[in-house]
Amino acid sequence: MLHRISSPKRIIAWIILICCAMTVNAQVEVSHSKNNRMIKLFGNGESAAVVVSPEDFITVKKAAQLLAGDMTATGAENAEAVITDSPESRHAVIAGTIGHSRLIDDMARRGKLDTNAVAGGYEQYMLSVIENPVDGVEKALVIAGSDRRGTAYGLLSISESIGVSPWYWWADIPVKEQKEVWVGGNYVSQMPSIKYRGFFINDEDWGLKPWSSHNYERELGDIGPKTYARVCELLLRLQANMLAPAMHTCTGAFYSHPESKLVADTFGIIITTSHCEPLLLNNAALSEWDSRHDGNWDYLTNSKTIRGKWENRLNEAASFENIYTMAMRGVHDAGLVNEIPADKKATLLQQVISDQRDMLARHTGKPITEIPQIFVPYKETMDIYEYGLKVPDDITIVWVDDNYGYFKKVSNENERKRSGGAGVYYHLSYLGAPHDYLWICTTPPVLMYEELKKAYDTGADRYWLLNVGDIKPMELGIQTFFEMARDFNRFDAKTANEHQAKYLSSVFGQRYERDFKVILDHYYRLAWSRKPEFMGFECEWDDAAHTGLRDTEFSFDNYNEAQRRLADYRMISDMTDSVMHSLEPGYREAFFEMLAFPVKSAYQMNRKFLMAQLNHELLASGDAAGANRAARETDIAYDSIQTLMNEYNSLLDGKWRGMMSIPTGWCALYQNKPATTVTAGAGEKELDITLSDNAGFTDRCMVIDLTDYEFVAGASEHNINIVEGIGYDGHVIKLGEATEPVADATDLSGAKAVYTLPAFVADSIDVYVDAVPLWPLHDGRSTRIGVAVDDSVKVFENIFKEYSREWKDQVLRNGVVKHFRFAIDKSKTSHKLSLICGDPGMMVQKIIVDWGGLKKSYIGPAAPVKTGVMS
Ligand code: REL
Repeated sequence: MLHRISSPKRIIAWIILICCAMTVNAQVEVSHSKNNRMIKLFGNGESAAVVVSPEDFITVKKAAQLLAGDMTATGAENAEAVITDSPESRHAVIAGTIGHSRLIDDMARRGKLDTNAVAGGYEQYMLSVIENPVDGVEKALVIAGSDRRGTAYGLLSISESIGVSPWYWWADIPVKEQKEVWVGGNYVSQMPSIKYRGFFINDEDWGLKPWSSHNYERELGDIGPKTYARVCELLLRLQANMLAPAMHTCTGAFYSHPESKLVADTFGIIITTSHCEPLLLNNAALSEWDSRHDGNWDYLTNSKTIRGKWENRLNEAASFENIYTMAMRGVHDAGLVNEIPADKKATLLQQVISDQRDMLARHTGKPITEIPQIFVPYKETMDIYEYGLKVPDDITIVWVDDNYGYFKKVSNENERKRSGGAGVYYHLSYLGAPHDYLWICTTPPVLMYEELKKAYDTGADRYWLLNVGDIKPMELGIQTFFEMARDFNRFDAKTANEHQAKYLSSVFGQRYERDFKVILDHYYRLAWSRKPEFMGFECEWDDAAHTGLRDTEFSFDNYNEAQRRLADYRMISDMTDSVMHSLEPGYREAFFEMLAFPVKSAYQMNRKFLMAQLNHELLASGDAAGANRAARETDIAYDSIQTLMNEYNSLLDGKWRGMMSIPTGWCALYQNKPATTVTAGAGEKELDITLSDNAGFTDRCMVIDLTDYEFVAGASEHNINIVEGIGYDGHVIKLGEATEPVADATDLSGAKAVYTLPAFVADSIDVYVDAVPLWPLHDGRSTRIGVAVDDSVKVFENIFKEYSREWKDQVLRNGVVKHFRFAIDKSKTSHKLSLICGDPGMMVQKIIVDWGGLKKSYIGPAAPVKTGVMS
């Protein structure tokens, strides 16, 4: 019996381009002319059938249908996914899941195919060209998968190789028309580094939700199955496997549209939930928990009702592939409501977990240890965990960052032995105290890599969840994260730093790689000292009535600090413009969405605030005409941001209408136009904000060139390296690897980086050491670095409380600075400044030595640029 799935309509206009070939999936070999080692995928009116056995998984059939659609989009005339065990096609792609595909199993039985390399594996596939694989087919590219996702990944790797990006729809990356395509290869994919890999759509109120409900899924008026089909297709194409759906109250709960879970399953996507949705229940949604009827969300007093809700949810959802959030928090992102001490909360949560596990075992009919469950020590839950909550051994502990990209802790020695292992929940976007960042993605890939590495090296390989806000414009961050999750060992700090420029150049042309690197280096570096969303400082999370704006503190007076920031932003904004204008027309939308919009918006946001600051400063100095001009610049920047967002929302005839706005969020002021004063009748004059000649000139103070060190290995055997891609000056010095043993920070004979200082005439010098605000790796570890001038050693140690004022300053500046005073032996002709490795993994991003000349500024004088990264 032959079932045919008609190919999806062509959705992308033909665009003829001769530029770059995709290199992402090197495992599928592609040729545009006859090649005897390959099959002809299509050309001259002929197309290979994409064949799947009828009894195979629906996810595999779906992937076959996607591939046939991609072939059509690429230029095939009669591409079809064919569901049959008796295909008839000269050349074919035959795909199947071992044990679920008669085609594959028969080939294996007849000795045509040896599936041992992936049989019994996890999300793996093998790919080979086989002559006469079955009657009716001369030659086939055969894909055998270990399971439904493995086979689907194999099929979609062909799509990517022939030029259909996983982002073809979400980022409008054009599909290149081809006349003739041959494909082949002999490849066995590895198991993914991370077992469960997905993203969390969060804080969708200002983007995904308005876009979906008023534009893409207007008929439903919500984020529902149509949107989730797109989301899940993206995840599958990115070789991810799980989704935490949107859960804010503006959106109907995921399960309120019953088809959504079916859609996810069709694409083979596992449903997981955020830290505050126990057993798949979104208690923030009235449809799920309405305190008017359901009473308090309190397990002490209302456990029967809560359990009833969970029972209903499991009745509805337990037959699908899910990962369950265990224990419970309060409503939405709040702590437990009952007024009991933390130790009693621990006892209560243990009871909750035990009741939940009984339910799970009952509803799934599986042994509890085989059901994927997570415990997420987020916010107060971490305190309860530390008070002694006993989390059953088979539950995966999902470590969280502090919402600003720094892991609060990772597994210690004992936790590493747990059978449930560990995972991570990491933010690219955040809504909440002490400050939101919801607009654009500015998390440097190197920070993400360094932090994930700590977690991975301590065993967090079970579950990686990325908070991606509205998905757009987070494309680059998402791409990097999933590539790391798929094969973490392919990365190191250098490849992480180069990854996005390389990725963009694989899409837009190799000739731009250098430009992309420069743009991204500056973009991430500038946002490192302050994200665009933080430009509206001062925002107190406990101050309900936000009282106006305070100026930013980048200095126009000292070190050209503000001028340089504006100039750098302007340079990369101009560079993105010139790249955009040189692109083939069909590529401009994708480029705007992925790079130009974030870069240009970040520039305008900085211009808006820095020019308002200049307006105040010039007015105070009596320059009313200059102040008037600065005020006008603020207005222009404000309007430019609106224009950029309008441009975004009107791209491609309004495809993304509603997606882009400035999220007002919970605690942010950057959306406003800062107050400026215009003096009537004073006219305007050109502003002089060019860099003055003394750029970087320092008097009676100096910035150490961090790259100019002598490494002394010492007894502790830690390595010391420069890591590029983070830090105020685009690099940091990293003292050892986080997972190495701790050394004595006061021991001058340990591993150290030594800098040579000149002679001083002063009696003492002040040394400011600015480090990346890392948390101690886990209990029993700290953040110690030895700082020595000649033989005098002092200790840098960052001890802080989350949610304190000092912590807020640290995460908003990505830096923590400590001050040390050292006496100077004036008879010496030079001195040695040493950084000694104490708690390994600590990173120093700036050292300023001051003997009476340091002036006020936001991050201090810039270091000499020597790494060759910045242009
Ligand atoms: O980022 C988080 O994990 C939490 O803050 C979210 O779960 C939550 O929805 C937050 O956006 C709102 O308060």
